[in-house]
Amino acid sequence: MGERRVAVVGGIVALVAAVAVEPAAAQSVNSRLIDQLNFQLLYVAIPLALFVELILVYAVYRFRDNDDPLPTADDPSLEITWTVATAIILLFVGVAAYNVLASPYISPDPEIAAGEEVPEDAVVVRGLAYQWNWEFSYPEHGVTDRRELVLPANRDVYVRMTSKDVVHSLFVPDLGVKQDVFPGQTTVVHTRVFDPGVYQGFCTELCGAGHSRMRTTVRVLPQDEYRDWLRDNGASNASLSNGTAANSSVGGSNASANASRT
Ligand SMILES: [Cu+2]
Repeated sequence: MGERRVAVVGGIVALVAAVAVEPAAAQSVNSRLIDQLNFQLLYVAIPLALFVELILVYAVYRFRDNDDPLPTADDPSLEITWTVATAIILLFVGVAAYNVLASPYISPDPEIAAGEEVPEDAVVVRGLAYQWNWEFSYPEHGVTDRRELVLPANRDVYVRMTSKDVVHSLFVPDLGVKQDVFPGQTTVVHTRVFDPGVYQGFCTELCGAGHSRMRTTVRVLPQDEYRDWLRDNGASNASLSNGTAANSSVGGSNASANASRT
């Protein structure tokens, strides 16, 4: 019996340890928030699941030859205990989830989509979705019509997006980014990516025959390479030297900027 108990406890400890191992480092503020929430919920869910399963197995074993079952006696204190415990757990889940949902990265201020000024240091990109591709432009630098979304690492980024035709959605799983894009409306993605690299983006609203081909690449560059990239694509030295001062003017027309190129 002693050995069996040791084996069971050892198994549980090993399982919890395996799950409790830190996740791979998150690539953006958004994915870090989401990963942290997932783990907080797992820390609650795993002990609960084990507790319920152990009671179940115990009951099956303990009462396996019971040919004369009796109804359970009332036990008000037990009922109060499990009601209060459940309420506490649900409250924890609600508060933890709300904290993530209320983050300005997960739920950006709608005013910013409407054209409100963004913080001084932030980068603003305009995204245009259409059947079946994406176009990104950098109004403050006069850089337009890029097929891939190029971003600097370790800086706050706002992507203001709209659609030329039907509903699309920008989904970048590794960055914890997912946002629908509507015709005649602007929605915004707010993120900050930690590591330079290439991330795959997908459209996740069924938008017609070419939906499955509607992919995009998010290329994140170190700050200096990002500036070089802007310069190589026609950004003026003036727009690069005054950094983000032109942010307030990005509410203008994306269509006219696109029309002026090729
Ligand atoms: Cu689409």
